[in-house]
Amino acid sequence: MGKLVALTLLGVGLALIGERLLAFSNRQRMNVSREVEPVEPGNCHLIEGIETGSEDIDILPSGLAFISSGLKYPGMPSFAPDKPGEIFLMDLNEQNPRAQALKITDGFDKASFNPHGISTFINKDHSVYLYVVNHPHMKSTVEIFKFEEQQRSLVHLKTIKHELLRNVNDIVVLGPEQFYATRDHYFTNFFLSLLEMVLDLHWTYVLFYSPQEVKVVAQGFSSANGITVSLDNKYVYVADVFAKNIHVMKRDDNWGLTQQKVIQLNTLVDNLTVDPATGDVLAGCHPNAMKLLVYNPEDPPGSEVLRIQNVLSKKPRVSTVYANNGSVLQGSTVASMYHEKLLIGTIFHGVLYCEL
Ligand SMILES: [Ca+2]
Ligand SMILES: [Ca+2]
Repeated sequence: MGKLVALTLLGVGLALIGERLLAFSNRQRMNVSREVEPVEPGNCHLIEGIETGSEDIDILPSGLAFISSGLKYPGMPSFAPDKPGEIFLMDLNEQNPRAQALKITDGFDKASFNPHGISTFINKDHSVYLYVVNHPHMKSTVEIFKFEEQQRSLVHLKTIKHELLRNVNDIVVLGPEQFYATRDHYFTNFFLSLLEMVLDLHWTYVLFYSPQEVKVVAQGFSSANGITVSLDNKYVYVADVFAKNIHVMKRDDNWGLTQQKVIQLNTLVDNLTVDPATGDVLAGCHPNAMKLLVYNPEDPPGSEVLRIQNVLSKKPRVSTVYANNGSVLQGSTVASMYHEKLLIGTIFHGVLYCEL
C-alpha cells in the first residue's frame, strides 16, 4: 500500500512539474514579459477610415496598395464582429494618400467576406488580379478578383476550395491560379487548435496549389503564417509565428521547396513583404503575443516591424524599423514599402502611414 501511495504521489508530482514546464515554455513562446522600446521612422500618422484591421497589405509596382480589413479570427479581438470585411485601396503616389473601400461586384457573398492574407498577380497582358484568403463562416477559401482600376472595383472571378486548403493564413501567387499558401494551425476546432498550440505540435505546412496539382511542399512548422517570394522569384520566405523565425527556402522547377536556413528572432513574426528597392525582407511582428490572446485596452498589444538585410548571406542583418507599445498602433501584422513610404497593417486596429 505504501508503494502505491508513493507511486501515486510521484505521478502527481511529475504531472505537476510537466504542467509547469509546459506553462513556462508557452510563456516563453508568447513573449509574455516582453515590452518594446519605441522606434518611429520619420513622419507617421494613422490613416482615416480604417479602424477594424488591415491584416495584409500588398503594393503594386505602380504604387497602388491593397489592404485587407475586418478579419474575424478565433481567439483574436475584433472591433466590428458583425461587419463584413473589406478591401481598401490607397494610391501612394498621392501627396496625402487616403484609403478608399473597393466596390465588389454582385454575385459574390459580401456578407460573409472575411479577408485575411492577400497577394496581387499581374498577368502578361498587364491585367491585375487580387487573390484573397477568405474565411466565410470560418472556413478557408481563396477568392480571385480582377481589379478594375478605372472603376475602383473588384470583379469576383472564382472561389478556390480544396481539401488541403484549410486554416489558410497567407498566399503568394506566382502564376495564373498557381500559388503557395500557408496553413497556420492543423485543427479547425478552436479548443483542439488551442491544445495544438500548447503542445506545440508542429503540424502545419506550406502548400502549392495549381488546377493540375495540389501538394504539401514544406512542413513541420509550429504555425506557418506570412509567405512571400524574393524579387527574382527564386526563394520563398515563410514566417513561423510561434517559433519566432523566418524560413528561407529555395524553389525548384517542380514548385518544390528546399530549406536553406532559418533566421531566428525574438518576436512573433506574422506577414512578410519584400522591399522592391532593396530585396530586404520586412516583417510585421507581435512583440508580446499574450497581450493579443488576452486583450486589455489598458495594456494593449504592441507593434514591431523588422527589416532583414542580406537575407541570403551568412549573416543577415536585422534592424527595427518601427516599434510601439500599443499607444499608437496595436497588433502589427505587416509592413509594405513603396519608395520612401511605408504602410503598417494590424489584425484588428488601424493602419499606419510613414514617410521615411
Ligand atoms: Ca501576403
Ligand atoms: Ca498573417
